[in-house]
Amino acid sequence: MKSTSAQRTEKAIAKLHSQGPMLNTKTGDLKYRRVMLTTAKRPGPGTTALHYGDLRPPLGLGYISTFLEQNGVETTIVDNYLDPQDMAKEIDDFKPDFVGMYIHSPGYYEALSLIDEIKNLTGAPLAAGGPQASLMPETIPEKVDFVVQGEGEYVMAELCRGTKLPRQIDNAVTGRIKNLDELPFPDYDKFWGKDYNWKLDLYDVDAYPVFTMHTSRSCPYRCTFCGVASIWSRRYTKFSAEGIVDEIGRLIEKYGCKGIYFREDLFTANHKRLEEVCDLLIRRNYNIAWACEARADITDRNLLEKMRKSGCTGLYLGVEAGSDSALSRKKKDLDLDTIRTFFKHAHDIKLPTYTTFCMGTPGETDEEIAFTNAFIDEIKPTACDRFAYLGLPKSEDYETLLRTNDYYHIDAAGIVYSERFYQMAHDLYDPDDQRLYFLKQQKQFLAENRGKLSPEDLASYRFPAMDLSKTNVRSTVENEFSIVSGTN
Ligand code: B12
Ligand code: SF4
Repeated sequence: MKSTSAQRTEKAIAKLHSQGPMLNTKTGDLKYRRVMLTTAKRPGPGTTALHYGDLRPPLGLGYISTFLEQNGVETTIVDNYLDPQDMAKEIDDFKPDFVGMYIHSPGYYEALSLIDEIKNLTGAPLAAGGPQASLMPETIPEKVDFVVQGEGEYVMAELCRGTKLPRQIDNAVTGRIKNLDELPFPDYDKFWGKDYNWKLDLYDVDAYPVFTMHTSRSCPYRCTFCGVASIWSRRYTKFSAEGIVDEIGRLIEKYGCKGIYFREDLFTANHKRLEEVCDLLIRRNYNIAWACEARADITDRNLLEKMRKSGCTGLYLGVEAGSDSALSRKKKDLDLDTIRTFFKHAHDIKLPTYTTFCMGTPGETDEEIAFTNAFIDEIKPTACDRFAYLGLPKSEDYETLLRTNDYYHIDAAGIVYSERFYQMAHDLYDPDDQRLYFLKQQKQFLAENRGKLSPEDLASYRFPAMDLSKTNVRSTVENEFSIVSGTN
């Protein structure tokens, strides 16, 4: 049974969506006109068990910003994740009357600090969105005025109009945006000229500048270690091929774009749209390099060749395991033979592949992990990364760890550390890796303080950042993949 407040939320949002995409755009109707959108800074070195990924523009905030601007609201994006800014100065200069923050689970502790800082600097209402707000709204401090689950464009526009909405706004369940083509793509002027990664170095491509695009939301698959469906619901929505390629044309014209990185859950989920994008890129002779996230289920050689011809220079594939038993437990909906066929074609047509393997998920045996290592040698991806499975909210495996009590720690963000994870990380990562440094500090702290500190204090303890100048520990900002084979 849903609580009355949940029912009220659903009703309010259902009403909001039934109004359709046409908002009242007259600025006179706006209650808030100056919105600052921001991110928390990167966790300090040695304070997280995860790596950082490369620095791409925060497109979720880009979407919200552009949508708001189309509706008469002035916006600025302060990306502390890229580069920590002086928030007092930013707020003083821009004078926001509303602030919105993106929060994901790995950046939760830094987000708490930023929330305090913003609340001390301005009386403007503060809304939080992004994966942590969507998955674990109860972890967002009370002083945050609105906690937005799922897509933020319409909700932020309504908040700016002064529409009365409940503090926790759940549109992941009640109203996904059905047709993404009704949204404007993010305005790259907000990011251009800043120190983002404008390259495709992961695939050794020297195209520059490379723009990141996000052209679909959620994923129709159901991998047990992945929380994406819990963030968005499993409903997969997409921009049309025509809309995507038109946007690429604009990026070429305006910025001299030479490449696109489709950095989203699964760009290739819909093979029909994929083929249409390739056809349009070829027909319009755009001559750009592109890469995307994909599944090793593209066994149609003609489609792979068409992708290559249209400029595809790399695929990012979560292969995850090297035995049918592990693939099936992880609900990959893929088998070894399909993956073999895919890699045979990829090698034949010299299409570089970057593969990731998430190891040590609940139930995975040592034998299966040995098969995975052998399989990597067999399929010979261009580059490969092995990750120890960490329980990020709220995948199926995450729920299994909680249900079976199979963990030694759960932190304030809700991240679950299984015993298996600790060992796995030691097996997989370089001894000089910051992630291991963090795990050792964490184990030691827990051993010394369990029983002395309350569970809440144990969960919310923040580890001091390490002084990198005094160690050999490697940075986790770069990609840490290892080259397995040369495809090109
Ligand atoms: C691109 C990307 C990155 C880029 C981020 C670039 C950037 N600056 O944004 C990079 C490479 C840096 C990155 C790094 C990592 N990422 Co990442 N990443 C993504 C990815 C694929 C796409 C993000 C995106 O552009 N989404 C598109 C837009 C439209 O969505 P959005 O950003 O969520 O924003 C929408 C809503 O959330 C909401 N919203 C967002 N902010 C706000 C704010 C307000 C006020 C409101 C109202 C609404 C709102 O409205 C937006 C528009 O509708 C997501 C997958 C995903 N589905 O989101 C994973 C994802 C966010 N990443 C994830 C993870 C785990 C990581 C890493 C830890 C990598 C790793 N080792 O596994 C690191 C984190 C590093 C760290 N320690 O801090 C997880 C986070 C899970 C969680 N519980 O937080 C995700 C969800 C992937 C997954 N499979 O689970 N990532
Ligand atoms: S791991 Fe990839 S394919 Fe699997 S559910 Fe998540 S986004 Fe989809």
